[in-house]
Amino acid sequence: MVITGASTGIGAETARQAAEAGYRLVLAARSEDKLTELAGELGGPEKAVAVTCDVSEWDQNEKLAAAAVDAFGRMDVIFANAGFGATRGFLEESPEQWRSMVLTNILGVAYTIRATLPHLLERGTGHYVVTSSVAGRRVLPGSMYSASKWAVTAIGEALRQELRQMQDQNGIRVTLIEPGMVDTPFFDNRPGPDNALHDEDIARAVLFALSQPERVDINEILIRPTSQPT
Ligand code: NJP
Repeated sequence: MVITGASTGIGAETARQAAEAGYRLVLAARSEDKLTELAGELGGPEKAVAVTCDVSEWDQNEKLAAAAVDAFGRMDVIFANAGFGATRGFLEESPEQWRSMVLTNILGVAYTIRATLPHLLERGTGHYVVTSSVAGRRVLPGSMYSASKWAVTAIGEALRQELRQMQDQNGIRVTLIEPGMVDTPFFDNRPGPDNALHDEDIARAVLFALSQPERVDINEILIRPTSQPT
């Protein structure tokens, strides 16, 4: 299982639960130190390898896919999860910050899919799990982040439809994960565990989708904290 954005938060916790479930993991993000520490925690090179990868760079996605096949011989699950946010407001943040967010959140997801898809098509089986957001299902005022996650939702559904148009490709599943507020390093000012979902709540949803019989394709999972109204 390849996970982008695996160094912290949802990606790291999903790696832990997936390791428990018996998956061997390829952990990708930009922070080499955190990835290496997590790979060690999960059992070392036999169980988990760390690959430094900025998903907004095409060649780094290609290297990630090659490293995964090199380490474990095949890829079964691709969790395209890397992403970050921005302060709401069309006059907030800097143009450069928007550029970086759009390149990571949108193009990064598309690049990760593009770099891994030939392998999954060749094998005729596999599962894409893609992290969008509640903000990818409804519009938030002044939110370029929300706009980027609408694009991610569209990428997931576009991929699913393309796969279903291929007569000989009925084995590859696509799941969009759409979290509400989760207490992770995503936030500079974290909401705290009492006011938001925990990373383990999202990880459980990912494992739920993965553990279904092959005939079942869970297309979307929208998860809000019980207290979140919209
Ligand atoms: O946040 P965080 P989450 N290339 O900051 C990595 C979405 N989401 O777990 O590269 C490669 O702990 C970064 O690692 P590093 C959110 O939009 C969240 O909450 O080392 N990796 C880290 O591992 C995102 O898509 C909430 O800095 C890059 C990871 O991404 C996903 O959930 C709500 C990268 C971010 O982990 C995971 O976020 C929601 C790059 N260019 C959706 N840039 C929420 N927390 O409330 C960043 O609806 N990363």
